[in-house]
Amino acid sequence: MSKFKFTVGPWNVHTGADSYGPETRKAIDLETKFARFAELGFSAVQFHDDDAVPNMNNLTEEEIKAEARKVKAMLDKYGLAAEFVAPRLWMDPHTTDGGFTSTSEKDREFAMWRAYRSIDIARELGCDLIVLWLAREGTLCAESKSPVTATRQLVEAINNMLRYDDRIRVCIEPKPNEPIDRSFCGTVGHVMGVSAATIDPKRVGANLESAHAVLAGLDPANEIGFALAFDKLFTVHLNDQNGIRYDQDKSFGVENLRQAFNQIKVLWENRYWEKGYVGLDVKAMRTTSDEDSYEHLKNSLEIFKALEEKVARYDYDYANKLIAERKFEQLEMYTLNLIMGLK
Ligand code: GLO
Ligand code: MG
Repeated sequence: MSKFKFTVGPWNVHTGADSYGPETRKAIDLETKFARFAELGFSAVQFHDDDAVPNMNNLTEEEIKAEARKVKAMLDKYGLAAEFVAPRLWMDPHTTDGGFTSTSEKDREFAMWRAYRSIDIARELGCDLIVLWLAREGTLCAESKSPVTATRQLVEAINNMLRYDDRIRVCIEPKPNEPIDRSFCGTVGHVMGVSAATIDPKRVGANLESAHAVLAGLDPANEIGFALAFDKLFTVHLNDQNGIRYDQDKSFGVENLRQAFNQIKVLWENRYWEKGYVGLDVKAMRTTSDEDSYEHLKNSLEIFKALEEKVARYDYDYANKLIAERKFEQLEMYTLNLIMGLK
């Protein structure tokens, strides 16, 4: 039995389309996904604003809330909670140059409108968390934006959200690049800086994604630990990534088991299960068939739980003795033996 509770977004079961080719699997409707998520043992669902309320640009504020209530009823039917809502500020024609840091004032206003609507949707779904994956908040042409102005715009956008609702928490999911060339908020360290500059730092934290840390050349477990040290880890997006290349969203642990083990270890040592959910931001391979559409989720859960079981029986007395004697060769071998199943 895992101590943790797991979450997933509807986008984690997708059609296989990428930048170079079209769909390879049939689209699956939201309710069918909910049913399977519940069956697989997930406790909650993560949403983009328009996953919950498609076509929201053309609806009134009241219509948006009414649509969100229908989704809440559907979640209730499957015993699922909502974990967060994220304004999808990268798909829309209004956000070609980003949202909060766009060079167009009209587009910045649109981004705020979507952020407020995301808060409305979160309220209706019964959750208090807004995730900002700042997809296009950066530059393609380095000279097109001032990094100072953009950083301040980001802080001000978050302040507006905090003022709009005094219970909502805002959580930045940092990523150093892709789809943007240079991002303004690329690591958990950046998030901590932005958080500290807001009007209510307690309500502004981080969503660490393993793949994004690897893309920044950083260790995901240390990034998780950095946020935990400030009590600012509001959620996580665990997955895996083969080095510094395109964002891969591989199943958790398939690329680097030791790194995966250490992410669970730091979450475990800090009783993260009392603070937040474990989100699995993983994608199926393009070659995966329709009938295997959920296999990567099953695999990620299975790998997480198997590694959690190893973390649970990590021999801290032995490890601490080795640390005291500075016998790091033995400590490394003990850890590797445990991961390899030889201990
Ligand atoms: C992409 C991100 C993306 C977000 C999701 C929630 O790199 O990881 O999947 O996590 O859209 O905002
Ligand atoms: Mg993510």
